[in-house]
Amino acid sequence: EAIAFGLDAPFAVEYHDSVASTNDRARDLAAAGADDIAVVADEQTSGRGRLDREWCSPPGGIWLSLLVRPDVPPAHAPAYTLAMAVAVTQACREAGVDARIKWPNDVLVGGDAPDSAEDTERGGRKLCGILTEMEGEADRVSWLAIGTGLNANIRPDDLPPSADATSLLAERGEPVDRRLLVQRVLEEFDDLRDDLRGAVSAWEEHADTVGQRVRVETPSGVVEGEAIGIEFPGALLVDTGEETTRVTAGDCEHLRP
Ligand code: BT5
Repeated sequence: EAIAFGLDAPFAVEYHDSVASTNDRARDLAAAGADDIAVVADEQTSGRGRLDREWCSPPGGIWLSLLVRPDVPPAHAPAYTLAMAVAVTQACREAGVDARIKWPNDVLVGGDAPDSAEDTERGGRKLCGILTEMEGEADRVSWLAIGTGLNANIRPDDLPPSADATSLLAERGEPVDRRLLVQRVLEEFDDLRDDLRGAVSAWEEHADTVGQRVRVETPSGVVEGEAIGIEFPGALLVDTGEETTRVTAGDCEHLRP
């Protein structure tokens, strides 16, 4: 059952000990007409990633879906995902963890030391992933649910073993105050959402991807080259050597020289 989270945050917060998926709960709240509400759970029993992948959501995480109804066209939705990535990254840095963003939706730690045994193919250890879902007409979003999975107080043994994952607990060696973290994420997001172009610029400052050689698996094939920038509302510009390709969706890997 949902209880109030008792936060002084810019959004109402509905807290659950356990829920199937906070994104599903946000969808139900949207159908009931709600707006500007965050659903937070300690545990999810069927957390989802993109493309119906499983999202491992044991107790101790911050599994959060933020329901908003911005007056924007659906094409602008990616900017909200980027804004959330910036908000999470800033809150994690305040908690003492050097988090950076990988296009489009991953918040990672590490990846800058090519010889480190801890390092991974992906270019870092994944701390957070974001899945934004929405409903709307051609010209206007009806609602957006920005689903954010942040491995907060998850013990290393409880992280998905094959997924190059990490948690704030693993990185800091001590737990974080999850209430404070949720509050800071919501405050940062609230600041960013009114200036989406500014949010996309802030994304570029916090991102690792721009300037790297990347390999992106897109729905229409693989794009490889140098990531040279981000374009509102969220396309990655990749210089393939022959042309500049705008990539709007896909899985990105940072390539080492
Ligand atoms: C994502 O998908 O990164 C989006 C994850 C969104 C989760 C949130 S939690 C709140 C809300 N409610 C939901 O049901 N979902 C959202 P993607 O880029 O497709 O990455 C998924 C992949 O990450 C999986 O295939 C695993 O390899 C890996 N993975 C799964 N669980 C993980 C975890 N807890 N930490 C790090 N990596 C994980």
